[in-house]
Amino acid sequence: MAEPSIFTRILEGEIPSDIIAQTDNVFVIRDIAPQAPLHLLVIPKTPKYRDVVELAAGDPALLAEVVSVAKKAATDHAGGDFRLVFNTGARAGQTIYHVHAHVLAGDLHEAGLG
Ligand code: DGP
Repeated sequence: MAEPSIFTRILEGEIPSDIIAQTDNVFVIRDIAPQAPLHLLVIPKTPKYRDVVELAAGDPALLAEVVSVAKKAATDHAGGDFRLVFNTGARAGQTIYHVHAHVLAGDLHEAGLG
């Protein structure tokens, strides 16, 4: 069997990381290497989908939930505007093959990201 992903290990409490929000199906943590004033990861609890293409094909309702939780987290922790990024494949920078959305928020123009 495949090793559990870093995100599964965080969810199970094996690797410390504050879970700042969750639903039955997804959880939210702060990225360890923030690229924006607010940089969160919204992660389905299931490790079944390696990337957003698999998630969209396999469980569109779960993808919709990821987007809705991203909006709520950006509203709760920044002004509500946000950029949603799914790195998909190694050459696009994906390093963890347990689908996750990067939520980048705060003043992205001021941070030089606009
Ligand atoms: P990606 O490159 O799209 O696969 O994004 C993986 C992200 O996960 C990357 O931005 C850094 C973050 N990350 C890796 N390990 C940990 C960890 O142990 N804790 C937290 N909070 N984030 C992590």
